Amino acid sequence: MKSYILLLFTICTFQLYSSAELDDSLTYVWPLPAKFSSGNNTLSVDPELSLVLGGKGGDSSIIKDGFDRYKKIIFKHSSKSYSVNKRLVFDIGILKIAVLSDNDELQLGVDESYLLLVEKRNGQSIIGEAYIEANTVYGALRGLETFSQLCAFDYETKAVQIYKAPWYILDKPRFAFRGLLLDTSRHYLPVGVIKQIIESMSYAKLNVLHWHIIDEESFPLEVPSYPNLWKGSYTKWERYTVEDAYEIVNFAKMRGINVMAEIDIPGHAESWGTGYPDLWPSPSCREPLDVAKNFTFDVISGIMTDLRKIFPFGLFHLGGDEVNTDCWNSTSHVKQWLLDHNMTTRDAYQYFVLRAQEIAISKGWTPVNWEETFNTFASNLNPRTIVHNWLGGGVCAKAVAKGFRCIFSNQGFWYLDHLDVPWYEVYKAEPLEGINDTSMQELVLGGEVCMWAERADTSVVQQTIWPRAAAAAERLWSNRETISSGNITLTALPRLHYFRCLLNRRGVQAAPVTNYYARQPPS
Ligand code: CP6
Repeated sequence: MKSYILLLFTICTFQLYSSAELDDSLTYVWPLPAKFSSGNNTLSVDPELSLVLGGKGGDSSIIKDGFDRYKKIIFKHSSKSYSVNKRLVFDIGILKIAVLSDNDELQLGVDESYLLLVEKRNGQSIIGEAYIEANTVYGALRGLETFSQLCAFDYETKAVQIYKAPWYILDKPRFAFRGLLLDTSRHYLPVGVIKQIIESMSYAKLNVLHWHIIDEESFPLEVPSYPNLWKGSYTKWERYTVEDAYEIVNFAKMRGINVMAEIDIPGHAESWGTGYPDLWPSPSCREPLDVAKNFTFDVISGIMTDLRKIFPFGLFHLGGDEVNTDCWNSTSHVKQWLLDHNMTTRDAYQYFVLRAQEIAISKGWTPVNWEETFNTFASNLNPRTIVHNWLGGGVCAKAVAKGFRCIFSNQGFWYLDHLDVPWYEVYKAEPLEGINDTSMQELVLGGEVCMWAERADTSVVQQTIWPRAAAAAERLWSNRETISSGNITLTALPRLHYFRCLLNRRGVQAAPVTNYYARQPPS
């Protein structure tokens, strides 16, 4: 185990730079905070760092657990013998956290802002302090993450140091929705792996896990109302119980991350019919789901009733992408139903999506749909629909012009399974491209990187997500002008290298930043 950790350190080097020193003019916090200033002092941090809580919301297990997690991260590499080195007094011995509100409901748009001060106490005081102030516990968690990134174990003094103090950081996200899609249908991901991914998301301040649970290949989730559905899993071991799902949602909440579940309908749903073959129009037409039967909508409604109890997040993803309705037309009872209802297959696709939206809305959810629904029948979509971009046609500009909200996931940049997209293409992708009106810009909720799993499973998932998901995370968190100006090879790349190494030190198997065919943006 020890040599393994040593190996991590040795392979994690700054390949592009001959010097091991950091560029002092850069700020090695990822994503870059909104406002900050630094100085030129080095402060030591006490391995016995203690937490002092204040404010109405200070007495929260979310903060206490968060502090304990970060303390382990910060002092991971300082063993007991290091902590009893010559130093008796450390510059920073206390972390004070004040949370102003005691409301810990986690929803889209929750206040994630925080203030972080790290300065050496003047005067006679023995113990110095760092201070985090936030409106919510989730802002405080973001502040803890930033604080942990300022800390570095220094091998000369064998102490955890904060360089370039004093620090004054006033930070908040640019976008409310900063997501990562996980696909657990093409390959099953064990619960522990999903948790590791959630934990790593919190390091990059991502805040929505889009759980694409089910697709045509497998149906791994337990649905108590229709207990045969998960017979569509690959094996009886590759499944998620209701308890597993609760556990994932709670684990994410403790890290300020919402879980947005997706039930992709009516396409991408073949696996539903393993347990209930009536959901297939016919044995030779297994998707889209049978639009002609009420049973189909009973099942959809039952799934949503069960999932509503598990997923408190206000957004629910209904898919609606890549629906090929050809075989509806060649299935006699569906064809008859279309005739009886005077519908084309396109009408029936719209009917299906709108009926599913009504069910979701009746459960108190805001529906999210992939962009084909907007592209095919925009004017009939429920106006509360959030349009989820993935194709290359700039649908967000069109959607917000019609008053819809939008999430950016352009497949040319933010599909992580496209291994040939280099970090800087991910980094430069701009959700507000071509949207100049401020009131329309506000309808773009943010964006999401997508980890489709046809060709990726547990063995490679973390190194496929990282470090490129971090490039998107900074795009979604940090000031647009600041991160778009200048030469990103000089301003962003060294910082992303540093963050990648930080992920490795924390046990996340992030790939080298420039392990792609193109190592540098073209000049
Ligand atoms: N699965 C589902 C997929 C994709 C989509 N939906 C997808 C399509 C094209 C590419 C990558 C992924 N695998 N359900 C599209 C939203 Cl290139």
